[in-house]
Amino acid sequence: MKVQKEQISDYNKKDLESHNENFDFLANKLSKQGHNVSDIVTKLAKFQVAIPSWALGAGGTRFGRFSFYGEPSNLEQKIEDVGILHSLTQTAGAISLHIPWDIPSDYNAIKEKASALNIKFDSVNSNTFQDQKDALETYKYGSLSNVSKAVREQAIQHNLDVINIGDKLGSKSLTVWLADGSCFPGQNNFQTAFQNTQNSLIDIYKGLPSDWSMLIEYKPYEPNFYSTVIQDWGASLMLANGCGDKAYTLVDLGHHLPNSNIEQIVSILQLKGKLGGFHFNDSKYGDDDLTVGSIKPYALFLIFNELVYGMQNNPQNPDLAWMIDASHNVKDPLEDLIQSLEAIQEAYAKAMLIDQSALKAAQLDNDVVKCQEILQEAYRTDVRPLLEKARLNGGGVLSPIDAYRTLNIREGLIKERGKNTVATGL
Ligand SMILES: [Mn+2]
Repeated sequence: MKVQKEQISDYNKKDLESHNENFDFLANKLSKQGHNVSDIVTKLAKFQVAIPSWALGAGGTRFGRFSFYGEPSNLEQKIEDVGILHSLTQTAGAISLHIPWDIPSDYNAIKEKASALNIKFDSVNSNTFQDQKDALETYKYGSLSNVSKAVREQAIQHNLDVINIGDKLGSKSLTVWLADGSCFPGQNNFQTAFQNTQNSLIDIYKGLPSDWSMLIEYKPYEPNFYSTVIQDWGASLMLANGCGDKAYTLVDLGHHLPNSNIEQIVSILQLKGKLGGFHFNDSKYGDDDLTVGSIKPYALFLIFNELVYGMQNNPQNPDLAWMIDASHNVKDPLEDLIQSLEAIQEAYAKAMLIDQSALKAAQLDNDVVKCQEILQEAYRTDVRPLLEKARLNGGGVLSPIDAYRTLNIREGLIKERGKNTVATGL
């Protein structure tokens, strides 16, 4: 299924006039404050977020899973779904694959399909948190950190295979997230587990093509509940430094203990040139995988403040790999992703409105009240007309959720694929 250009331009007609009024009003106001509005709109249009292949079907919990019907059942259909998101929002121009769930059977056909929909292949993800059919060794007690050399070698080889698959598609980075850890005190020797992981990562790092990077993700708990080998940004940074210049830390918003100051982590990693990627989601309690911006939109804005600052002041970092990493239990996955994409763009736009020179001056004066006022002035601005303009310029729709429903996209997918399809990998 593909959204046609005529469908989009027909849909936009009804709201075009009010969009123009709202945009002109806001652009006028922002210009008077000294902002370069067209530059902001251009930056919004350029900001592309990868959709992970596993977020396109209904997720689930250990208690159950409820389908939304018409889910993509193979890689071609997953790319089609991202194509739908991208044609509406103009923000989802990349897909992040998970191996072995998404191994292409015909590389050229997959590349052609993605390129026709303007979709790039972002970072590839390896999977050593579950055993594959016919695997010789088990990851039950860890993968890259395992006490068994044979298990570690199997996990290293899998990561090298993933690099090879990603390379054929045009990906430029490998994301490693480990479930390794322990459930009970005494189960693991922390130092041995860490050292094994470092050595395994170095072996994988040696297999990176010269223009690739390796992104090391961290997580404090789950599925192991006493210790995780790469539990925080410090552990990730040590491992990245132990590998070399092409290894970076990846920050996933959901992978922190409650009330962690994520914006500060982001800031310092950028200062050190070691922030390589970012996974968006939101949470109330832990790794909840909720829609971006649905619980703590101000925290997201503060994170974007640091990201914008870093993008301007820390050229030592690579172009970041942006990805949504969420799971959908009660919402249509595509609607949820649209909401996430909008929340990301909104936070980014607001962060670009922060008057950085006034903020610096207020900081030098130790004017705490003024500092807060400057941040909140930007945060309180309704930037949605800027997002609309960026989408419109790229050929997208003014109101993505409304368009998705008006164009009966889920109904179309169910008609095309049937009710009982299940997205692979979940
Ligand atoms: Mn993640």
